[in-house]
Order: sequence, then structure tokens, then C-alpha cells
Amino acid sequence: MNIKDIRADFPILSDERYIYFDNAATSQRPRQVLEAVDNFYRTTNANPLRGLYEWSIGATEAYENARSRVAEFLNAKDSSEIIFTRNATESLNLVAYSYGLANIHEGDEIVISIMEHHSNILPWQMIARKKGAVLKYLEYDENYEFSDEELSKITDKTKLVAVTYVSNVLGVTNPVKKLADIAHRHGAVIAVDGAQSTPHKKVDVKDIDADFYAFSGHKMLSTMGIGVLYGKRELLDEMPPFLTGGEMIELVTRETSTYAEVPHKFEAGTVNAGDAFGLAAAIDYLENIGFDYIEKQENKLTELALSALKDIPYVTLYGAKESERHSGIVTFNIEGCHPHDVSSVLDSEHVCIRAGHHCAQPLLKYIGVNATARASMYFYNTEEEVERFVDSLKKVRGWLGYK
Ligand code: C6P
Repeated sequence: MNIKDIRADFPILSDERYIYFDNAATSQRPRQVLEAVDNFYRTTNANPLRGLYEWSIGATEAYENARSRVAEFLNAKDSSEIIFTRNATESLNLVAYSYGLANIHEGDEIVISIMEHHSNILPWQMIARKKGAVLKYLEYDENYEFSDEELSKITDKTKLVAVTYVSNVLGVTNPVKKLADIAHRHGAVIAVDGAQSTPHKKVDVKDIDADFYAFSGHKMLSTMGIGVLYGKRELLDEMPPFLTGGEMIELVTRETSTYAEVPHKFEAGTVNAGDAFGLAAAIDYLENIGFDYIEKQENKLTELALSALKDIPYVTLYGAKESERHSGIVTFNIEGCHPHDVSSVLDSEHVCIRAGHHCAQPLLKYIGVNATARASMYFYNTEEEVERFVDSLKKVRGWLGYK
């Protein structure tokens, strides 16, 4: 695999002044994805699932083929287990508002982890508040693992476990297969937040035995505005709709309505066929590159960054020591400098990183900081970029008045 050829696929990367290290927030898009979306609107555009003429039928086909492509990508049993949403946040809210409101009752427990993004905290806080349920947090140990004692928080009272596969701050991968097994032994379901795992590793929802799995297209080369919720068919069949209206119905009378079968029951209003088509092209692209290559390249870059930063006395690094446990994410602080200042100084050198609480405030409180800087790399980043990033970082304290 030639990195130059890969980079040539990404129009925005042709401006080599910029180093884009904010891939955990959103990735860049290759021309194959941009062309797929463009092509959809140029050649196939009509309202899908409604019209009885050629263009609309073509739009429906493009949309349903994209669903099958996602099902194959995740190794779902059937394409009806794939629901298109706007993003991971909406997918997790769908589980909470539909499954959670119907199945979680007073005194029941919901177990999440301290590593969760706000999108996998707020929906469960809402359910706990509305239903009188108890929200519990799994806390990790010094090795970024959940001890048996922590895991014993999952009990017969637990109705739902919701955990991120990969943390957006630490990059660490959680043992979701083991968590699914524990949840199931206690009669609970598990919702996996796959926002940071799906772009970086091969995911098999059957192997994990996830009941629900959520992710966003925009973090894995696709355009913004398309996300996925995978759910086991037998659960989805029993769940009430989340949003209503449009083609999610079977029959509507003045007084009442019946609903379409899954997955359409969960897709109210005009669907986002153009971006679903783009997501299928993104999956083709990623699989063509191969997750072995993706993980190897990210690991190489992370190793380089970690080994350079660990020798700088005023830099604090967060997360596991091993580069292969970072999923391309390097989170750090520079003593005496607010991460926003670090990011602004790096911006003046055209280095794009993220700074702040990363929408994971309970995690940052657990770590003992209010904010951090975060560089997140993807397979199209290069060793030269890491070297330039480290050089720029070494200038930050000087810019801010330190000798
Ligand atoms: N994290 C980051 O910079 P949406 O916004 O719905 O596409 O993704 C939400 C989300 C859910 N879970 C995890 C683990 C995430 O990392 C994110 C998004 C971005 O870290 C934006 S805050």
C-alpha cells in the first residue's frame, strides 16, 4: 500500500501546509465517496421509498443496497437489522427512547462506563430520571481495564449495559464481547457505542453478540448526516417507533396507526439516501485498504508520537503505555498551558488538533483534569506529519512566554 496514492484520493490533503490530526472528531473524505454522493444526486435523485417511477425506484434501490452493504460490513444476520440514522448520537437516543422507555422500570439498573462520550450518558440519565432507574458507572483501573469487582456492578437488576468499544479520549479498546456475555448472563441487553471503533477495526456484531451497535459515517470517510443503528431483529420487532410520520406506517386512520416492518418502522420522514450511498462507498474504500493496514499504520504513527512526547518533561500523556491500545489517539497536556492555547498555537502552524473536554466530562473529572489536547491520526497520516507536529508542539511553551 502506497501512502502517496492513498493521500492522492483525498482532495483536501493536497494542501500540504495542513496537518489534520482531528480524525476522531471527523475524518476526511476520499473522492470515491464524494463522487458517489455527487453521482447519486446527478443521476438517481428522487424521493426514495415513495415514487413508482424509474428515478424513485433507483433511489430506493441505492438506499436499500447501501443497507445490505452495511449489514455485510458488520456481519449482521439480515439487512433489516440496519437502521439509518443521522449519527451515533441519534442511534443511541433511538435505543434509549424506544427500547429504554418501554423496558426499563423503577428500581432497574443501567450500567455504563466512566469512559463514555456524553452521547452515551445523557440518554441513560434521561431514562433513569423518567423511569426511576439507577445509573451505575464501571470505573477502570491503572491498566485501563475493568476489574472483576467493577464488573460485579452488572447484576440481575441490570436491564441494560451501554459501553463504548473505543474511548474517544484514551483510545483504549473495551472488552465488549466479555461485557455482552456478562450482561446476557444477567438477562440484560448491551448497547455498544461504535463511533470510535468502526473506523479503525473489523467489527463483527454477531461475534460480539451486541444487541445494539451504533456508529456515525462521518468518522469513517463518509459524509456528515448518516449514521447507523444495528439491532437484533427480535428486539427491533418488539420496540415501539422512536420518531413517527412519513413512510414508517402501514395504515393510518383518523384515530390510530399501524407501523411498517423493521427497519422502516424506525426511519420516519424522507430518508438520507444520498449519504447512505456515500457510506456504502466509504465501506468499499476502507475494506479495499484493509483494516490490517489501517491498524498497522495508525499504530506506527502513535508509537512515533508517544515515544517523542514521553521524553518531553512538561508533557503529560493520558492512556495506556502501549501504542496499539490507542486507536491512533494521543491525548496530552502541556504543563502551564491551557489546551485551547496549545491548539491555537498549533493552528498557527496549520496543525489541526482538538482541545477541551471532548464531550466526556465525567471521564476528564475521573482523570482529574478539566481539559486536554488530543491528536487523533488516521491511516492517511504520515510519519513526516507526526515529526512536524512534535516540532510544532515543542514551540508552544516558547510562544506562551516560557523560556
Ligand atoms: N466524538 C470527538 O471529537 P456523533 O457526534 O453522533 O457523530 O458522535 C458522537 C460520539 C459518540 N461516541 C463516541 C465515543 C464519540 O467519540 C462520539 C463523537 C467526537 O471525540 C465529537 S465530540
